[in-house]
Amino acid sequence: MSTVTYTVPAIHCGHCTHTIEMEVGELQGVQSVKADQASKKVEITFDAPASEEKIKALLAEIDYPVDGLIAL
Ligand SMILES: [Cu+2]
Repeated sequence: MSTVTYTVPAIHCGHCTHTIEMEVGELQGVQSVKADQASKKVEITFDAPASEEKIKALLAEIDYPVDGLIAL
């Protein structure tokens, strides 16, 4: 199990955090998703078959690209 925190600059309201939590939460292997509006950060806990590549690709696909990896 891995936990990553990404900064997602495109987060600007509660709708954004909701969308991210719904979409990323649907990825197979993702255990939990917490998106925070104030800090524009998304914390994701996942297991295989999910991977950082897949999570970042999905976030880019739904127009919330990741800015940088904060912590592993
Ligand atoms: Cu929004």
